[in-house]
Amino acid sequence: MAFKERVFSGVQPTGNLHLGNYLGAITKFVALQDTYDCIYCVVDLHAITVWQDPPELKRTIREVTAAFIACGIDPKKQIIFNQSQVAEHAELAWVFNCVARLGWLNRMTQFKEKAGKDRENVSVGLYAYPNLMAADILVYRATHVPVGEDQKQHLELSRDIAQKFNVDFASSIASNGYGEQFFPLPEPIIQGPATRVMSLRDGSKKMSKSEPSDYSRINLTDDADTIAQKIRKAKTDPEALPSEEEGLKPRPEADNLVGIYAALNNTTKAAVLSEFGGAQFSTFKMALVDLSVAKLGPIGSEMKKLVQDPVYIDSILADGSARASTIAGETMKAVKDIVGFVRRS
Ligand code: AQP
Repeated sequence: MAFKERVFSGVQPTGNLHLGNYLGAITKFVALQDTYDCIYCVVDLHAITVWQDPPELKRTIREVTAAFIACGIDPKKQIIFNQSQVAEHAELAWVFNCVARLGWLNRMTQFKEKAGKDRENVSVGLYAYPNLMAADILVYRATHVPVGEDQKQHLELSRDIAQKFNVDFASSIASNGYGEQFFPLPEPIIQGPATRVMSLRDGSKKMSKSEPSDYSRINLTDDADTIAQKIRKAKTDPEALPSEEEGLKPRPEADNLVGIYAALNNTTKAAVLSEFGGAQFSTFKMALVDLSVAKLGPIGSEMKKLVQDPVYIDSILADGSARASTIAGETMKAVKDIVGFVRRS
């Protein structure tokens, strides 16, 4: 069955947005809006799977919204909203809690990494997080989901949930007039040279908001001096840059910086190496500083300007939520019919 093509993705308001979020996700969000109807969500329900300070959470929800707009997403053409304003996300997540199998969730590596040795003390929400993510996507029956590499496994789980729902309820889907399949199997969009941006301090760890050292990441709101300092201090090795991509394989820090340069310059790692192969890191880092400041500087300034006007930001979220609710409400009505609930007509 052909589904209307629609893009959905989300970003958690859990701290400073960084270059990994920007290159792995937000630049894709911007590019896709020319071709698709897009829904971009500040996933605040996901954020509270770990403790969030309430006033700080409000601030960060508005900051992520500002980042979406500052990076170039058009809130009039596309939908920008925060998850907690559309109750259907949580409602469908409950249905999916009853569709997904415990064994599937037990395989999720992100839960294992985040829970670590303290498993007994983490929230139930952290464990069930991928079911809510499936609901986020499928409540809009979205077909394409731009994400960084780290979300690939969760996306596969969303496909498994959609598939199991379609199979388990096949006869009810048909008898209620919804054809053969109710949910599409959403496709991940994970492309380009920076699908997994690594920490500037350790090429084996992903750049992350929750990493204690601020020197591990470039934040979208960092000023030019801070960006320059972080890139100058980024871990590298003593060798010159290789001329071929093959030469980056055993050198994770070099690979990371070349990937960042390529993604910021909208080119490939091979093209970067044809320009900088044989150069010392001191030269390459200077070029990377200039490029990063040129690309991120205007975004950071625009974000800072936008967050000064919370009334405007809140109006974008209210408008987006109203439009999102219309689509999500229709899906949830159908899901209730399919599952066999009695609902108000
Ligand atoms: N390092 C990264 N490289 C490429 N893409 C990344 N993303 C995150 N880190 C990288 C992508 O950004 C989108 C939004 O991420 P998120 O805010 O929902 O959550 P996250 O993946 O948990 O981000 P962090 O920074 O790593 O947060 P913490 O430290 O809280 O875990 C997603 O599409 C993600 O793939």
